[in-house]
Amino acid sequence: MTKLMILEFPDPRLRIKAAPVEHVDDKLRRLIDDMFETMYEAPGIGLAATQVDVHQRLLVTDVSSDRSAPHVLINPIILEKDGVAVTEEGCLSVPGYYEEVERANHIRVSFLDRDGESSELDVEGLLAVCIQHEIDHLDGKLFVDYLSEAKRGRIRKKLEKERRHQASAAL
Ligand code: GNR
Ligand code: NI
Repeated sequence: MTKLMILEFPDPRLRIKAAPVEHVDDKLRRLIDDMFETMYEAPGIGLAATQVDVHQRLLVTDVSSDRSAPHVLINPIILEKDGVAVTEEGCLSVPGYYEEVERANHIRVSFLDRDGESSELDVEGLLAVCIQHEIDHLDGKLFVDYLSEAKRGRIRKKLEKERRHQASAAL
């Protein structure tokens, strides 16, 4: 298994719209295993393929505290949304920043599982919020896009400055 590099805002590759997965094969299953390892290691409760520079419609999530509820969603489609949930969101691609975002509290989603079989989930609360956050990644969207332009700009500047310091410290 391999821990993958996670792209960070404002990397333009986070804006690429992912294409549907065509074949659910062993190569894809290896990517899924690496994405779980990367997510658990981070640690995070979700990871979209876009964040590891793979532009295919695939996400993993586990919102449990003991890694007991892994889900893989390939080519996810939200069928129904209802209710409102306001959650303090974070993102492995926007490290260190947490802001409230409003999303649906309950969703029904269809997808292919790791065997390529069609499946559906009916979920609410944090898992529903996380799946919406990950599907946004697949569409090139980040949680900071829901904030004001001023707030997003401040976050971008601070992350760029931090990265410049990291780059010079590494020399
Ligand atoms: O680890 C994560 N926590 C989180 C908290 C609230 C709402 C969404 C998330 S997803 C995030 C991991 C991540 O960046 N996934 O794309
Ligand atoms: Ni994220």
